[in-house]
Amino acid sequence: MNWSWMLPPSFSTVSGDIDGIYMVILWITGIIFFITEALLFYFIFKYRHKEGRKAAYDHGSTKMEIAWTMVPLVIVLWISVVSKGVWDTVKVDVPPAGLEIIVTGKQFEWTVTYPGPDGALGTSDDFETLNELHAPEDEAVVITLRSEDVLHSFFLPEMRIKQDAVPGRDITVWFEAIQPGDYTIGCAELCGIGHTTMGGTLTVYTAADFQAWSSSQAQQQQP
Ligand SMILES: [Cu+2]
Repeated sequence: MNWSWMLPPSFSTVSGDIDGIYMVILWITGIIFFITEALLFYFIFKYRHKEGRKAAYDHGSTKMEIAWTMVPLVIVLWISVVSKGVWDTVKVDVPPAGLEIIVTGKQFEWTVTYPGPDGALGTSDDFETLNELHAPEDEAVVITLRSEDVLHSFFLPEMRIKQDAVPGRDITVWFEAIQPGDYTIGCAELCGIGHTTMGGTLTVYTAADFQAWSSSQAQQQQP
């Protein structure tokens, strides 16, 4: 079956885990959706208007109410327990960085700041790209995410990364790509009139190609 309308193919180290949770939640909510819609239409049909039939009023069932509160509660708690490991991997336990960069969102573009030849951010040899993120494969790219104006959401669908950029806060987000190629950058938060144009390209290179790209950029952008 062709599932391409759901999620694009994934090229990050966390893909399998993220997609696994996604599918589990989709199955649970999908099944519940069809059951509740079927019941809804059944009762709409069963209790439709009939000449001479009067509505009866009653309190309902306390037992049923407890049941339909407890069952979703247990399901939601179960999801949070089984997905905790993946959450920690993606959001909490940031691995040692192969490349450290800063991504800054503003209406309506993404600026990426690289450390330059000295390998340290915040020094005079830093260089920038606009709406392009260049990264090596098989290395953890650790991003400090910022926003200059409003809420944006930094979205790398093929890396399964989606993180809000909040004005005044530095938020760490990371990914490790497993294959060179061109991928999508988007903004996943309605951030103003140009929101839909706020995108770009993530280019993943082999380690050697990334080194070559990085040194040529550093040279070109020399202050
Ligand atoms: Cu935006």
